[in-house]
Amino acid sequence: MISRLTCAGLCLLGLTAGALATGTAALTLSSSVAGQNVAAGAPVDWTIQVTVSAGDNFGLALIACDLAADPNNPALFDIPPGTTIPTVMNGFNRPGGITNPGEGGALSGFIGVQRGTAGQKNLIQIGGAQNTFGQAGTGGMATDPNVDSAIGQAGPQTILSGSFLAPSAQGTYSFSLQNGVVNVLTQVQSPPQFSTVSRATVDVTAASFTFTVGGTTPGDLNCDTVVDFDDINPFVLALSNPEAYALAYPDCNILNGDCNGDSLVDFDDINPFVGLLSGF
Ligand SMILES: [Ca+2]
Ligand SMILES: [Ca+2]
Ligand SMILES: [Ca+2]
Repeated sequence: MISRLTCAGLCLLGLTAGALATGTAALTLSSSVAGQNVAAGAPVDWTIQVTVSAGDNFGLALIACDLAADPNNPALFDIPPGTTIPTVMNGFNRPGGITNPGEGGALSGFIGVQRGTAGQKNLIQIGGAQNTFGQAGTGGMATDPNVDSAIGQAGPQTILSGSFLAPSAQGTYSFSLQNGVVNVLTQVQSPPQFSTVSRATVDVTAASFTFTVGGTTPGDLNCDTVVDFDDINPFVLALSNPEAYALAYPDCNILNGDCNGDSLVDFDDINPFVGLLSGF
């Protein structure tokens, strides 16, 4: 599914090379709504980070990965490209670094390019590479030949973040990083000397998150994801005046008031609600 076009920059740098690996790079994909219930249409943020091993290399030279939706998600959609790149990654992005061409008006493919079936496109080849060749490139790419060392070795380094809107179809959604490729610096030299790189072993075991649309958290009547005394007043309101509750908490599911699991919110839920509260 990777087109020849999108290989223009990254394939040059050994995306598919099979050299002996040096060091490890752990990729993570996180979201502030991971594991939570969200309303249809609510923003779902995501952040990609990398942690590079220290002692056996000199830091990140290239990173590329795909952000993919689980094909079994309740609804599929074209994942919009990322929006925020930390300035420390400038050496990996155009014009200083090397990336795929931008699409849809974007100046750089660092934010990912959409590939796949229309209406369910994933975001592929997020990221880019530093110019390690010792010479400045021209044409708006690889213009920075000065290599930055130690990137990713002081702790998780954010690569890119973005967001999309939660679909309206109910159920649990899962997103993960795939096809992670990382090169690390094995030697850092000043131009015009080139710096050497090696492919790292990539760990993607923590590179996924889920969220649920239309799910319920029994007892969480104010939808702040915890069940505590702040839920007492909205619980009483849900019980006594459902219409007023819907107005006061438009993004909440009133079925969070169903604490005995019979799909009704009524007086039978009072004792189970008190039971949930007394857990605190
Ligand atoms: Ca630089
Ligand atoms: Ca609550
Ligand atoms: Ca009930």
